[in-house]
Amino acid sequence: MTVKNKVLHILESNKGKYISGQNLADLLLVSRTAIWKAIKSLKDEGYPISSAANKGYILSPDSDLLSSEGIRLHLREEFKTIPISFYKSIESTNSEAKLIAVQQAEHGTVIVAEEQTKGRGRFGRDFFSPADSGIYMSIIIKPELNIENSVLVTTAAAVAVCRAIEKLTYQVAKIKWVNDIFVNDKKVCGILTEAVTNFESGMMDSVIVGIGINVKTKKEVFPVELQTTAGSILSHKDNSIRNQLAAEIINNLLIISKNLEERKFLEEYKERSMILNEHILYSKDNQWHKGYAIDIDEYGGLVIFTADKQKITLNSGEVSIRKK
Ligand code: BT5
Repeated sequence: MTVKNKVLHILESNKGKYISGQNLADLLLVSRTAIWKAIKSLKDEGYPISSAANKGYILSPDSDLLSSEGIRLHLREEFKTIPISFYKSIESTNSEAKLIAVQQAEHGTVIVAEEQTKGRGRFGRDFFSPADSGIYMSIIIKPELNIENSVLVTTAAAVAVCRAIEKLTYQVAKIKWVNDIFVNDKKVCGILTEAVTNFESGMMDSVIVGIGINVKTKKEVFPVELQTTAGSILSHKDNSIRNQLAAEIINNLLIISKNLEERKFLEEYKERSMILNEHILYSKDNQWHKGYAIDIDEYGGLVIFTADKQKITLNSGEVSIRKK
């Protein structure tokens, strides 16, 4: 860890409290000048750090910049050492994660960004990822599962995100099959899971779980076409939870991933489902059809009664609730 990251770690751990330069220098076994340089560089990056004579440095309690150190602070002890790479701006954290996954990145590696310039959704769609208001991150999971069971990672991730949102904001989070999270009837999060296969063995090597959350994106910031469907989990006045929220999602996902094949989280996934026992429209073979959603199967597939009374299972695709 660089001196800058170590200083940030200490300031994040003591948000809203003064720490003297001497104290920091003693803790990190470096000179006061090294501390001063680290503080200057953090300020240049936008961290709201102020200083006062005889008191030292203070990170504003309102500071909400995402950082590896800020996230790490809130990780469970057993996950404290996972590799986290932070980017101010990146094309897509999933694309980056895929690149490092093939270079043997370890289980639990996280790529996180303040902004994505080419955020991706499913089927080549875009995911709007503006700066300073969301969390865009990809977690590399090495599930040690066969391909059939590995699809469970997507459902597990949806449950992990819901638990984290509820823990930190006390709002009810619902899942729209297969991977959208809704709060107050608006989409606040999308999840894109992508498998990386090992060319030599032909086996699945890792699953990249890409999670994009609108934490405090203002309505008017969304492109017009998203303004009625997309929402944020917080009003922009509330702040300072992004690092904690990211950490809570990672904690939950890494815990659930330990026992994916036990499928314990599937019951919770069903309870949180917005579409079970609802009349829906589903897309199949590039056409929309009417149906009734009856269950989620043990692989996360959606079981539907079709209009002509057939029972079918969708493994991926698109659904919407049919208003009666
Ligand atoms: C998703 O796809 O919702 C998956 C999004 C995954 C994004 C994460 S961010 C980190 C990682 N890196 C990436 O490049 N991607 C992942 P899908 O179900 O296909 O939904 C995409 C659709 O959601 C778009 O066509 C829009 O209609 C809508 N949408 C786009 N941006 C949105 C946003 N910020 N909030 C809500 N809805 C959005």
